[in-house]
Amino acid sequence: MTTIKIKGMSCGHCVTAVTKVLKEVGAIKNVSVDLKKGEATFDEAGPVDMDTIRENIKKAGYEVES
Ligand SMILES: [Cu+2]
Repeated sequence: MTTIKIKGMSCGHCVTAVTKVLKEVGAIKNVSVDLKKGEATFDEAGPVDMDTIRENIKKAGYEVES
């Protein structure tokens, strides 16, 4: 399981948006976004490109903290 920190989420809509972004990146399963912690966890079903995740989350209006 992989956990990433995401900055900028403030409500359920943000959780939905971030979840959608992660699900659209290939090879990601079991996405779970925790609003209070500002974290997203997921399982990698294959090679996952973290740069793509970072970019797509940024496009959605949030930021991945490294
Ligand atoms: Cu929101």
